[in-house]
Amino acid sequence: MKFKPEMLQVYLVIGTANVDYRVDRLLAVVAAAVRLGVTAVQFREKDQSRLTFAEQVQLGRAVHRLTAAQQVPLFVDDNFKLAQAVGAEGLHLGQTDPWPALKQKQQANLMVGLSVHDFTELNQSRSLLPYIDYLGVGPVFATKTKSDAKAPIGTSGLMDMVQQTDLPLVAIGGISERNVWKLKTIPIAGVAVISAITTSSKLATTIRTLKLQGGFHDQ
Ligand code: 3NM
Repeated sequence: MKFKPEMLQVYLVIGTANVDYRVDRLLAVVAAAVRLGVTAVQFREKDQSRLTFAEQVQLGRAVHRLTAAQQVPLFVDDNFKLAQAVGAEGLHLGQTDPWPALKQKQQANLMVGLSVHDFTELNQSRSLLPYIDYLGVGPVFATKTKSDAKAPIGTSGLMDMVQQTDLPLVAIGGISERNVWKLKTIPIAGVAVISAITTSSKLATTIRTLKLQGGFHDQ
């Protein structure tokens, strides 16, 4: 699948740790979210995962069946082998994640995103940027979801980052229906959320609100 910035409009990030380790609930949230208009999904198991690699592959494939049915791209966090085993369209990397050899990446034909939190990380990543499709930037607001999240950069910090790169940028961290309006004038491609979607009791409204206000597509 070829990357398009529109894919970043409303980007659901989710792993079992975000749904009380309930696989059935994770699949239900993903199924509803892709049906109601999220434009990308990231499967993020991370270190808190209680699943073996084989179980992650099995669950990742089930997630991929749901996303593929709605032509929504699936990114896998961190793990190149898992992304390949799942048949995902993309890989999302953090600053310390192993960078797959360029040849591997090209053979796998994966879209690639990278998290950057500040200018230092952006500058450290300069040599990788030609191989990156989008940047994830945050946390914009305070978040309880990621225990090791850095200090929030706020809307002004996000604006500064946007001005430092030509890559499409997706904002993450503490973004909700209530505060997403604050991002409306910042030229980002979209918003990435965990709890705004996993805790929503009105998912259609939540996704619509995030989509309308979360990026330059609405201006
Ligand atoms: N990455 P919520 S903040 C997964 O700053 C993640 O890179 C972040 O969860 C970063 O939408 C974050 O519930 C957590 O705040 C986002």
